[in-house]
Amino acid sequence: MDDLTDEATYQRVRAAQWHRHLSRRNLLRASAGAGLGAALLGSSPRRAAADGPIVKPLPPELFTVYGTNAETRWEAMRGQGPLTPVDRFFVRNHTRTPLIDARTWRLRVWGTGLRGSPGEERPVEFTHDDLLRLPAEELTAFIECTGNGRGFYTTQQGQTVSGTPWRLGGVGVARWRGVRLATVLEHAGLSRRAVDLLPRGLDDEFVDKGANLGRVRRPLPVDKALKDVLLAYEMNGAPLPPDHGFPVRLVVPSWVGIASIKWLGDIQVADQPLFSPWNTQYYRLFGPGYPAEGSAPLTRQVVKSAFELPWNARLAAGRTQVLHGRSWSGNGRIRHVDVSADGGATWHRARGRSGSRAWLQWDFRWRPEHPGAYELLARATDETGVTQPDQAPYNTLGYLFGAVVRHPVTVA
Ligand SMILES: Nc1nc2c(c(=O)[nH]1)N[C@H]1C(S)=C(S)[C@@H](COP(=O)(O)O)O[C@H]1N2
Ligand SMILES: [Mo]
Repeated sequence: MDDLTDEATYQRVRAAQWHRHLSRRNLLRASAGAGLGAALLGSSPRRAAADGPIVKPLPPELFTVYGTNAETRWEAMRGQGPLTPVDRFFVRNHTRTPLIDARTWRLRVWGTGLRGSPGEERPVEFTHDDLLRLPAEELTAFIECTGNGRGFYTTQQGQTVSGTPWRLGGVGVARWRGVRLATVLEHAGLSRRAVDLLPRGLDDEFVDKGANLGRVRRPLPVDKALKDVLLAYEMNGAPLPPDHGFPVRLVVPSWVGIASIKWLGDIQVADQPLFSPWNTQYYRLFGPGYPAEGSAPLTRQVVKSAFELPWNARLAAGRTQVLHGRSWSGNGRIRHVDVSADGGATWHRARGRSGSRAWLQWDFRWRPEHPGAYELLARATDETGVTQPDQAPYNTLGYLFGAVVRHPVTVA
């Protein structure tokens, strides 16, 4: 049995599975041309795992799966270093992971925000090799779904929200390597008049309640694009895996996950503001207290904390436990973390351990004397002075749940 928790092994195994999958697909495509496709498909109604919305294995001890999405189980982070290994990094797909051939792939950069005669759309193309030849940079950053923690609006605050009811596993930290978006834009001839970019994915068009919204794409202001955005082709020292955007994805540090477009196909550069469903009808705050068109498009993630424990973990009474956890914020580094084991009556400072810039790893010694049900709370404060509140401001789509989460454990 291959040890899929070892990243090198994982990559090798996946590469082999992927090639088998590709040749099977080509076979199907070729036979479809000869009118045999339906017969072949009909004779094998069972789809291989790699034909589901997510390519990588999703063992239940590492993930909770919701349709096309899978969240990391926080107990699977126990004992891990500062990075989330690919085998347990959450996946958020609007449709399904496309399998893209890097040899024929191109990135097209086009639009009125490039230099050229006024009004002329001058597409500039980059091959995968072109990008590999440009100066490379590395960056450690989290990617977090805007809806991470959404389930707690309901379970903790009694509110009705729509969307995937994630707990806290819709976040992961990776070491990304690639070329700065600024470098690519410079090569494409960025005009001083450019204001917005529209990066777009090559995955299938997204259909929501019968409406085809087209390919996943979300406007990105040019100042953020030039500041710290990466076109990543490696994740944790290996080629970007299919589920995380192969061959190239955006990594937009600190911002809502939707900004980090996977399977990048083209980037429109415009001399005027751009709109898509992903910065108008989604990824804004809606509900009481917000204008009908919603808040401004969401940018930074909020402060959050999670224990590296199973939900409803069982702990031994009369023994000192070392509880581990991580905290992170879209505003910058975490300054300190406080933990409460008595429902928030008393708080004690957790011990910060080394972490990456992207999140702080901490631990906390706790000796529960009496058997019973407890709730563990962790509350972080970031370098801008923002502390996690008791309540997250309600919004109908359940975004940005930053309140302190009450993690149930049983002491026996
Ligand atoms: N092309 C494309 N990019 C995408 C998405 C998608 O469905 N299609 N999902 C977005 C969302 S909502 C999130 S939270 C992150 C998830 O990244 P991951 O699956 O690598 O964890 O990718 C973003 N980029
Ligand atoms: Mo997301």
